[in-house]
Amino acid sequence: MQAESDFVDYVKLRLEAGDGGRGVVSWRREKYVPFGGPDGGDGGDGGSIWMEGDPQKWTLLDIKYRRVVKAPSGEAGKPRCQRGANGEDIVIRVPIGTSAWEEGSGAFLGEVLRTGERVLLAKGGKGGRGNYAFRSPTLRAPDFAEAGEPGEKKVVRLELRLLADVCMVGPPNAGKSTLLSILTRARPKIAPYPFTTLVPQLGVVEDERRRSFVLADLPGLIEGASQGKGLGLRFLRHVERGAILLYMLPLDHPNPALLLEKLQAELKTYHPLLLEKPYLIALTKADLVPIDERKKLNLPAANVPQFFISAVTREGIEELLSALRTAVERFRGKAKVQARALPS
Ligand SMILES: Nc1nc2c(ncn2[C@@H]2O[C@H](COP(=O)(O)OP(=O)(O)OP(=O)(O)O)[C@@H](O)[C@H]2O)c(=O)[nH]1
Ligand SMILES: [Mg+2]
Repeated sequence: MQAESDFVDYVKLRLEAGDGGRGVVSWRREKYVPFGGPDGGDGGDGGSIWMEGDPQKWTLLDIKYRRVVKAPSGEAGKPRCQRGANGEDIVIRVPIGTSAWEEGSGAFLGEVLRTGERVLLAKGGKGGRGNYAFRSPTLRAPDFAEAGEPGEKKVVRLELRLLADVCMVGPPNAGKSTLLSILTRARPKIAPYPFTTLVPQLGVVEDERRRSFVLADLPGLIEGASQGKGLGLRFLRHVERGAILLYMLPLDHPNPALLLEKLQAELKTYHPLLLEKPYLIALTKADLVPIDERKKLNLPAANVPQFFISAVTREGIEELLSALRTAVERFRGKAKVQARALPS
């Protein structure tokens, strides 16, 4: 899939919406009308800056290098009551799952969750009124006009939370990328050492009936991630919006139940609600443990759905897939954790 540096899920941008154009003071000049009345037109509105959900995007990379985004100002009004042209709006295309906050105040500006959905990031200033607008029976010759309002200027931070249906959470080397490559067309790097995957990878799992769901392969999580060990908790923000977690517990680990507890402890440090998400467990690399020896393993509590799977023998893959589909249908769109800013 994409190279590591292509994946950007956090950017800060300076936004300068357009100023409103000024209204003008002007007087009618007609041949046989010696004292023409006011005819100064209003200024146009300044352009606003929006973000819009684009399903073709999965990273904020191209925005990262823009740094400053400016919308044009409105034109000044003109004589003969003509309004100045509006400054055009600027639309920044972002991946679905992008949220925006204003720096400083921390105000939440909104989140795009659907294709084409727009969120206003910085509002253009309204155009000022020209002197024509101020005429009245008592004021027949107003000799003043309004300046345009300034457009909003602010720094915003955009954060992406991938909208995956299923997020794989596991230690490094658990076989997460391997499972992604079996179930989807994604071709993540797979290797027998930890931290092969450095940024989240997504794949779409499809079946003959063309029902599909999005599976996310997140970088491996180790004990102490909440203190910054390994890749830390940075990528857990993508779990926030996931409907279902799939814990990946490799059977070359001596104690899968304990491993699960450790993973859950790290998730909890990031956000306790992550533990309330529905989850399934895959006991991976099942080919390494013969069936009669599996009883000796310290497995997670029996009431949690768990599947022995193997990429080598394909054991359990179909069963896991069908359980995932059922769970996705049931829980999709019900993620409890709402968008919020990361501590900076
Ligand atoms: N025996 C066996 N090996 C497996 C299985 N699945 C994956 N592996 C191997 O385990 C190693 C790690 O696999 P990856 O899929 O890269 O693991 P990962 O969880 O993505 O690891 P990170 O990206 O480092 O977090 C690779 O050498 C795989 O070939 C399996 O079912 N059985
Ligand atoms: Mg990997």
